[in-house]
Amino acid sequence: MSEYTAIRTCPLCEATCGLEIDVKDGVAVKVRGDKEDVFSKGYLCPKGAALHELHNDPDRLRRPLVKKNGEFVEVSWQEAFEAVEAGLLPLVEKYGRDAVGAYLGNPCVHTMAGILALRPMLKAIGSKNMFSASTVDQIPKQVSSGLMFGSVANVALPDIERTHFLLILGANPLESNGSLATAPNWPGRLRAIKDRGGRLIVVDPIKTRTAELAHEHLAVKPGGDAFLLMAMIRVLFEENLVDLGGLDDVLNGVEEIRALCQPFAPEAVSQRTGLEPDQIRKLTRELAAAESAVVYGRMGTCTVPFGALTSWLVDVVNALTGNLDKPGGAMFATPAHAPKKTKAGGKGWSLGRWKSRVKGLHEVMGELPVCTLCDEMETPGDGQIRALITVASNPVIALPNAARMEKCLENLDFMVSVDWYVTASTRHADVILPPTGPLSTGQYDFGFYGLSVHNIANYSPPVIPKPEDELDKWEILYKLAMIFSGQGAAGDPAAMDEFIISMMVGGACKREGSPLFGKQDEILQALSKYKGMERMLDFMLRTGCHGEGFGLNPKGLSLKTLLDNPHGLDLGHLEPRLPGILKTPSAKVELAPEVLVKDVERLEQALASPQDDMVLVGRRHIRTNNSWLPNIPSLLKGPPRSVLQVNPQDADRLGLKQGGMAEIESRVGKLTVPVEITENLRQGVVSLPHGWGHDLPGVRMKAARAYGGINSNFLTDDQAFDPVSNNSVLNGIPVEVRALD
Ligand SMILES: Nc1nc2c(c(=O)[nH]1)N[C@H]1C(S)=C(S)[C@@H](COP(=O)(O)OP(=O)(O)OC[C@H]3O[C@@H](n4cnc5c(=O)[nH]c(N)nc54)[C@H](O)[C@@H]3O)O[C@H]1N2
Ligand SMILES: Nc1nc2c(c(=O)[nH]1)N[C@H]1C(S)=C(S)[C@@H](COP(=O)(O)OP(=O)(O)OC[C@H]3O[C@@H](n4cnc5c(=O)[nH]c(N)nc54)[C@H](O)[C@@H]3O)O[C@H]1N2
Ligand code: SF4
Ligand SMILES: [Mo]
Repeated sequence: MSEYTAIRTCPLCEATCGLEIDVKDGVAVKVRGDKEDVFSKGYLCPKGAALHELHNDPDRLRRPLVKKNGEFVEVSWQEAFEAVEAGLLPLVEKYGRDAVGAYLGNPCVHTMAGILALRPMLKAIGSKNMFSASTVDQIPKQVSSGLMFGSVANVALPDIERTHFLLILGANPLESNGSLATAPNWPGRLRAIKDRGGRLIVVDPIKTRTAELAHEHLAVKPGGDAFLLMAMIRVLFEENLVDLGGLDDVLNGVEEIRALCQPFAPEAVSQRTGLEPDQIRKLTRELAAAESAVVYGRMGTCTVPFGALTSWLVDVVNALTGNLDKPGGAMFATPAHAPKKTKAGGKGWSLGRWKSRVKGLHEVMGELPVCTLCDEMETPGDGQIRALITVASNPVIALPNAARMEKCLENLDFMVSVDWYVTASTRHADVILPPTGPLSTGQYDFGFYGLSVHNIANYSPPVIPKPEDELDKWEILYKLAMIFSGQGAAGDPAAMDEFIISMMVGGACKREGSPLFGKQDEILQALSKYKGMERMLDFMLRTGCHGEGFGLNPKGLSLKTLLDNPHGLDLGHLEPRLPGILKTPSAKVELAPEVLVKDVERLEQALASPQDDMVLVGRRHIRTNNSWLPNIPSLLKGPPRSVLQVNPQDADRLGLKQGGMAEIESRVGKLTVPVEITENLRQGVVSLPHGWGHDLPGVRMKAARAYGGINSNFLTDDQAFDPVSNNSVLNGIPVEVRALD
């Protein structure tokens, strides 16, 4: 009998908890929190505790599937890649590269391959039809960060470890464990703010568990945050509470903001926010008076009609209260894999380098928005998407207007999915390519150490060796890249790996003045111990801000340092980084970027526009993760979750009964849903979680099928989006609700 315990960072959400995993005879049998983890210190949630169940799930695909006569058949990898080549290349030849679209899902950000190996594939495809879950999620924050700080990577994070005052808008970290603010154990960290005498205020239409923990809960109307923040800014100016915290020379545009906020007096926004003018004034004064304070916004501020504007105003309030780049305020991470930037200034960041074919929606961060993905699949003509590649994504369950999406996938000429399961979406695929399981691949959170509220570096090697007949995700993505670049289905991903690392190292060694100049061979030799993603990580760590620099800084970091420290490295609290990290042409923070300033007109017009009687918002639960864990029995325990929550007054008015059924209808769809009546919702708001609805013909997930649930995205509207970021509106959907007998 072989038994061992492995240490592994959890890949399931942004919190990056350390796990201790018992393995017996090659099978993971138990997961605990790693008490020695420098960041999570033993904390874990029910999802992390079930990671081995995901790895062991018999429904998780181990072999590629190819559809033959309408049925999936297990085939060899070679046959699967040949099927991809035979299905896709003729379409490219006949219709051009834009005929192939790609939709990349959320789990891509949670794997090393998703961060490093997708780009070569996308480059090889060469289509402008690239989409990702970013445009149903955080892209508004990246737009505002790009415009203000010159780079979409410069996202200001709430320093929750030191703050005296945390104002949370539209986030529920007690269920989600945080987003764009990586930190294990949000419950503990929020309680710690209270324990040290700090204040916690939550603005959310629902009295969530996070709101319950707070000193105060302000039940804002969905979509109200931009108005609230504008009013707070006006109060700051009006009451002379503006304090730039010594950043006067770094902040451009303060006077413009003073002018912009004028129409938004607390009285003027009261109707839109559902908050009393006095509540807004008191909140602003408290925030301004706190020793340190930070506003933090998430899904409820992004997936709304003013997503980019709201995300921007969050940082404006932080700047105007002297809390930008200050301990306890909004700060920037210093990820170990990135070089330290010390000289402010750069080319800046812009959007709109190209436009979508059908609706002319602008590009953001190299992608087009998912709100127009169906348009691009449905509308005939040059550049129509005829084939789709989905990578770790579930468009039918995750994207607005699910009924339309279903039809579009059915009508594709060809579909390839890189996924672990036959899901609501991948059942439409012609080929499914499953990467090896979550415990058989290494983990370093490229995506999240740059968003972490404490500087951390941690690498975990595979817990269970990858079975010989399985492929890592990077191998699959490189194979696809090779097919598109004409090297054929027989191409060896190891050759592509060699090519990419030599390009990467070569590029760095070509820059005159760089300490690496001319040392390409030596450096490739020094990296030769590792392959694939690990080799790239080693290179990035060594050349990163704490790196050993290939001998220049012998005490610095490399992959070996992380391997020697399986519980992670604590690289300290967030540090002030302005103006060094700024990449704006002015080398200053642009508090009033033109694109966003222009959108204020739309906000002003919306002050007077009519409001909907009843709107739908989503919600998350600690035992779910979007649609990717519905087949794990231990996570399905507890009361039914896919239910419509309604406020008691609304229930009375509509004749809805606890446990009864209701019909809910939006512009795009109609669903029948069980009702749960709860005081936690504000009147006029109903809530249905996303991520359910797996009981469809062909789905191969036994537990998920038995659980079923309702896909709330049959109600969300693909025509509702924020015109600046093009992010979909998923919260505040106008609906009608009727009782059913
Ligand atoms: N109504 C509504 N809709 C929403 C949201 C909402 O709040 N309300 N939230 C939105 C948000 S924030 C997001 S991020 C999106 C997510 O949208 P998507 O990313 O499209 O969907 P997921 O549900 O995350 O599905 C992920 C798929 O990837 C597979 N998978 C998981 N891990 C891996 C892996 O390592 N490799 C591979 N190859 N496959 C893997 C899973 O089996 C699953 O099929 O949903 C959005 N949709
Ligand atoms: N357990 C679990 N954890 C997860 C996920 C999951 O599905 N389950 N998904 C992961 C992903 S992909 C993401 S992006 C993150 C998201 O992380 P969070 O943003 O923390 O998660 P949500 O639960 O969507 O929180 C959004 C809150 O906004 C509120 N809200 C809705 N509309 C408005 C509004 O107009 N204004 C305000 N102020 N509030 C509003 C909702 O009621 C909800 O409480 O969570 C991640 N973690
Ligand atoms: S909070 Fe997130 S990272 Fe931590 S155990 Fe749960 S799912 Fe994993
Ligand atoms: Mo997300």
